[in-house]
Amino acid sequence: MIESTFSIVKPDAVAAKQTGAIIQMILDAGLSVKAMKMIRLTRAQAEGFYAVHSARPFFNDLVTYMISGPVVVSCLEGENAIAKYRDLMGATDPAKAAPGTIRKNFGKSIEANACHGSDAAETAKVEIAYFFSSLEIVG
Ligand code: IDP
Ligand code: MG
Repeated sequence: MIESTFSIVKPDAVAAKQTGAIIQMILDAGLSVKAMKMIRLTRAQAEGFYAVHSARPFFNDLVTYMISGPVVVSCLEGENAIAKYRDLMGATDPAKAAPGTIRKNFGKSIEANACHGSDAAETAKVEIAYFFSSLEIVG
């Protein structure tokens, strides 16, 4: 099934000049980029994006980290794109991520873990719409 998913190259990876390498891993995994832009999130935008985690103890730190520098957001498409990109990212904690994954290669900590990917079809839809209008997505 062809799916869409949402990706963020997080501030640690953008600052470390790892954006290009991460996008290349995404393309090499057979996913295609349907939309992409670099933005700097406001606190309110980051809080809205991570609202599901607002009760977690790490929420404030996470939001502060996500607004610490620019991020590269993208809409990806491909066969089983959601699970495929989650597999390519690896475990949330880079120390536990499998070899060859983005987080193993580039993650710095459980917080500064290089990338975000949607976890389900419903969240992918909401997350894509949070950052992109339909006019910005290549048909
Ligand atoms: P995911 O990004 O692998 O889906 P989530 O549990 O949805 O992981 O957490 C969202 C983000 O919050 C993570 O990617 C990471 O940046 C941060 N995070 C998750 N757990 C922790 C933690 O225990 N301490 C600090 N930050 C965390
Ligand atoms: Mg998540």
